[in-house]
Amino acid sequence: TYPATVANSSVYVQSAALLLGVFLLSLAPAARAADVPDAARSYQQHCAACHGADRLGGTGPALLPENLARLRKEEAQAVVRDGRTATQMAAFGALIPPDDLAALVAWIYTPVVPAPSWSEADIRASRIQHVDPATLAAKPIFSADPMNLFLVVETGDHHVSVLDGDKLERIHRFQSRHALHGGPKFTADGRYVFFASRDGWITKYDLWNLKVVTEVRGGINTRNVAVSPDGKYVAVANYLPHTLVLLDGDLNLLKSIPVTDREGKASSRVSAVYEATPRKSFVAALKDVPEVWEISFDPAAQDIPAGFVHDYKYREGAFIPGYLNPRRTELGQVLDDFFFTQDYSTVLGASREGVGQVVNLDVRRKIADLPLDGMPHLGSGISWEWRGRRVMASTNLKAAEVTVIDLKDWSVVKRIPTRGPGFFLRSHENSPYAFVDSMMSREAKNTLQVIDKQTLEIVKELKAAPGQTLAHVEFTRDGRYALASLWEMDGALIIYDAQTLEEVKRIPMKKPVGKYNVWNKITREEGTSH
Ligand code: DHE
Repeated sequence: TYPATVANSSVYVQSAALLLGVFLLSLAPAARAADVPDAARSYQQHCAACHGADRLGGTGPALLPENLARLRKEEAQAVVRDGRTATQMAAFGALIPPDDLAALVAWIYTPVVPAPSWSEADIRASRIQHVDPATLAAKPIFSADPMNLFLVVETGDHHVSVLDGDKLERIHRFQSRHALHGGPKFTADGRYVFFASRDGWITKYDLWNLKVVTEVRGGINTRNVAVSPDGKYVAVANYLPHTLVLLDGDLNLLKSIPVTDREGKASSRVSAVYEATPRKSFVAALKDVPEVWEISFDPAAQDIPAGFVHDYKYREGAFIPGYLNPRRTELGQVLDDFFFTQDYSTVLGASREGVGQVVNLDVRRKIADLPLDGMPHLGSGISWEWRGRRVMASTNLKAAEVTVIDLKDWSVVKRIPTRGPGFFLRSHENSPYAFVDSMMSREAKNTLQVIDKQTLEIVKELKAAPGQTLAHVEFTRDGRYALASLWEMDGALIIYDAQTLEEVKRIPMKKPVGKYNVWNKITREEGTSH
């Protein structure tokens, strides 16, 4: 409407606009004061819904100079104009004229005043105790098998459904925080589950009582949460601030660790944190610093010789307590997303640019390169036995393939061509099949492909209507049924017989995203994400 408005105005207004244009050009390329109100208005109109009115983040990342440090302004302009692969970032090129778009991008690189922070005091003050734990029943209040429950995250209206995995029926539905992301994490007894929302809220939910117990805001922009099997330790990975937050099982703050390189010079976002049960530790991938961190939650963990670990904060003393302090594995390249081998000794990781590395957590160094292309999504990798050896497979967010890797020599066994780049891969040890989506492809996002895990061939395609999205599978505890998301506002959970691959049932849902089976998660089933 902008050009039309100018065309319909009086000659006087046109001349004034021309003069103003000349004046503004004379100010370029410095930040043009006259643009600031427009940029701020444009931000509120186009960006605030996802990135937060205060730019502190929401479903989208926080748009602050600290967050954007590694992104050149030209690239940021391209992202706003064209959207971003593998995210919900839409293209705004058709809505915002080029000059306004440049001003908007320049504006998001200016600091928010006063600077946003999320201190230990903020974390403590945000904690909400929803129910008195003493009032909660010590056994499930329902008859369904508590070990075969499913949680389904419905982002359409920010709810979570709880399903009976035997009857494949919903037993409960509750409101969640806005934009949950990443898998919820269960305690080993299956009673408690912890959710993380993109804007930092951690929710502790009692599955036996079907109640939210406690919540705390661990950060401004958060990636995911991890929990120790006994439920005593919780770790939160943050993009903003650059912290890794450790909480106790009641979501009281233990410590907020500033995430920096060993010299304390460069700080980093935390891409994700995972729990490594056999190691009694959390392992974190850092986005901006080429290090992997391991934090023991074992109170008996050996102290670390300070010189060996190079932790700047604790150099004064001879030893750093091993418990709840990071051990660093320093690398040549950033490792942004990774897959654990079944014994948790090794991670297979990749940077967003696709540089693949194998890192051994015991010797704490890179032990091999991974021959990967595109943007492998190793976090959603699965593994199985193939011709007497163990392989892992991963989707790729940029390339239309599933890459199968030999876990002994790290060689690529096969690249299985798919309909399009995909997000999630799932199987079960009782199933001969793995399911992969092509979510990143406009044409094929309605197609799930079924891979025979022995022939490594696609054996079937399951399709939703054109234009719809069909993705993210999870199996029942016994591997008999595979549940997929028809990822639409008026969507559904589609349940397939995992042997015949025929549809057996649909449960209506509001944009169902991820689904998680209690048993498969707590036993670290080989066919599901950890
Ligand atoms: Fe995710 C898990 C990173 C975008 C849905 N996603 C994860 C995990 C990471 C990750 C590191 C593992 C954490 C865990 O489970 O504890 N995701 C990223 C990104 O970097 C990326 C590409 C960009 C971003 O916006 O952050 C991204 N993810 C998305 C989406 O756009 C998805 C499809 C929709 C959404 O709701 O945000 C999405 N991510 C998911 C889901 C899982 C997940 C459903 C859990 C998968 C599982 O089965 O465990």
